[in-house]
Amino acid sequence: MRYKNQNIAVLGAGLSGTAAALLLNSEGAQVTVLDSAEEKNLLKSTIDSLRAQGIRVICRRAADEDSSTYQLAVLSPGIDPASRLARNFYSRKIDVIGELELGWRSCEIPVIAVTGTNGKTTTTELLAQMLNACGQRTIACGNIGKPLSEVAREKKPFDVLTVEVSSFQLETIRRFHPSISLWLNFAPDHLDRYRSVADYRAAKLRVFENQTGDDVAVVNAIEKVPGIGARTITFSAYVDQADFRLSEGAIVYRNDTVLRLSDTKLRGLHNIENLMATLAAGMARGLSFREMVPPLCAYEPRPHRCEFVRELGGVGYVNDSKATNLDAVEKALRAQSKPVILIAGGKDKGFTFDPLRALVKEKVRSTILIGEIAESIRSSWSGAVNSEIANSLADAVERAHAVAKPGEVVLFSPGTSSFDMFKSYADRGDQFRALVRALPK
Ligand code: UMA
Repeated sequence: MRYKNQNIAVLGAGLSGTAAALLLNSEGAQVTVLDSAEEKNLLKSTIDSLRAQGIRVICRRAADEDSSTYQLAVLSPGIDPASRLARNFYSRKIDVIGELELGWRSCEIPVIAVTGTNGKTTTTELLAQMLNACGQRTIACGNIGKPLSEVAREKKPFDVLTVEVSSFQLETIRRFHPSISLWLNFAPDHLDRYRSVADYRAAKLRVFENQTGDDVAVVNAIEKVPGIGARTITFSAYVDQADFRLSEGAIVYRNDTVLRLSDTKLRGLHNIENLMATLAAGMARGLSFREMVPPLCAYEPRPHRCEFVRELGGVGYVNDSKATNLDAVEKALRAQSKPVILIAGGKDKGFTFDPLRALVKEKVRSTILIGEIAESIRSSWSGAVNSEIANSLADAVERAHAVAKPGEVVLFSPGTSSFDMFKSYADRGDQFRALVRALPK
């Protein structure tokens, strides 16, 4: 009961904040949850259940200006440390840690941390599914949707935890110490939160910060990752100077063929790297390739990641709503062998779509743009491709249906987050799928 009778503030009443509050409450702390939103905009059932357990909940301005004395504050990942709510704590020199750090401190189970700009969720799931199939009890948690604090409170008998970690979560760690960390790849993202790409990268690199020579770091060989204390295993689908590499349609470890790509249900070089990283992590957990390969081959890709929805009039419709940055759109476009009608756009995250201009010119016949960043994308790609702006996703799907010709593919790969129009990328992808399924034959 390390937090017994301590007065602790939890910032944010979303998934992370609620999990942190319940964990601290179970450890005997006096917990107050502060959230800048209006109470009516928060999930009523969550707030009612927190209050029913004796946890105070304060919203809106009163939250931003709360001047009570706290021994510790726990920050939700979506709350920028520079926000008004967080600054009120930093400026009063109250100790602030993130929810990931809190969960970690309460867990006695080794952690595998998976980070990277893209592929985190797929790799976390692949790894968790594979470990469980090989008899190592684990759960996929963290940024994937189940906060580490929730897992810590539940105290289930896992052998290892498979934790997807985001830069937002890593930004506020102190002692968080994965025994195995995976660095899948890196590309610019989240420039609405960070001042520069270097700041974003620095936040992510903290995944290695507390690792020692007893730990393992699984690192993409084309990344220059500085100062890793852990033993390193490298992988790459693009270069040969790596422990895991691609050769003649198979994943090879040093000189041994491990996995034929035609035996898996995953497609694209990015997914091959996700498989390599998973194999490397399994190896670090003492598993043999013979044990690992069958569950990896059985893995079914998740929705919203280049998910094939239907074919209509010779046109294929693909839902890639999970593409929330340019790197993901690039991967989706490179995976297409037919001319593309691209639906893109969403929230303005502080970067332009200029870097995709040449690839769009090569692969895309027409674009249909949505969301607050639509005009900016149109000007980035002006002269390279014909673009039109739709006033809703339904309008975009109708326009794509009208212009697509047999033998083409309509690819919904937004390239940015969904929050200007939808609850989440999953909500956005579900709506796209429903709209496509409703198109008349
Ligand atoms: N809030 C404030 N003040 C602010 C900003 C937000 O009070 O200045 C409040 C909001 O009103 C809201 C709460 O904070 O009530 C939301 O907190 P949050 O944004 O941290 O969201 P959670 O529900 O706790 O979800 C978080 C992750 N969200 C983000 O990092 C933005 C989820 O990742 C994660 O699944 C969950 O914790 C469990 O660990 C989502 C995500 O988009 C999927 N992650 C980003 C990504 O993958 O790119 C990093």
